[in-house]
Amino acid sequence: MARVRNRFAEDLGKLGNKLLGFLSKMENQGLMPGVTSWLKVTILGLIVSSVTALSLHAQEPKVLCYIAIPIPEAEISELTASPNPAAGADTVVVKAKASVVDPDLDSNFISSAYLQFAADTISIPAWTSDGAFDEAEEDIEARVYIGDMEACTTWVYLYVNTSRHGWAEQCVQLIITEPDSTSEAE
Ligand SMILES: [Ca+2]
Repeated sequence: MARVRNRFAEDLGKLGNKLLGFLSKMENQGLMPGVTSWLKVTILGLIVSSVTALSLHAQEPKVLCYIAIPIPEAEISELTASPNPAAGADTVVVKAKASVVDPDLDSNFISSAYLQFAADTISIPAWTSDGAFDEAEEDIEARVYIGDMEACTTWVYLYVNTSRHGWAEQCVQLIITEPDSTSEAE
């Protein structure tokens, strides 16, 4: 029974981490700043106390690191989206450089990359310009279809993973505009 409780406490802790990530993402985008802060404090507080209560109940000496902030073992730089503003384009090309923090570490390389729009869970695949995720530094490229999106300002998140389970994320603001704003800009 103690094991089940511990397991549940662990899952709850993980949920708390995910929730924190999601709320922080919303907060970064300035979406409902007051509400997200309140939610963070309230819900996460509840989870912390539940995890603590469950762990105490389990009567097993166990330290739960509830907000484990992982050290990203990769870095993203030069993240761009083009054209931006989109000015009626139906596809935007996202580019970036991704590198592992410790290239001297054995078999440590950028192993995959994908994109997500803010508040969306659909993953858009990204590739390397040389066609293979196999080096400590990779030029990342992705084509994002936006032809079905309304004019708006949104954020595109790039996530990269390393062969040693490290990761990094970074976002770029994308302004989706109607075609006629091109002629104004030119
Ligand atoms: Ca490569």
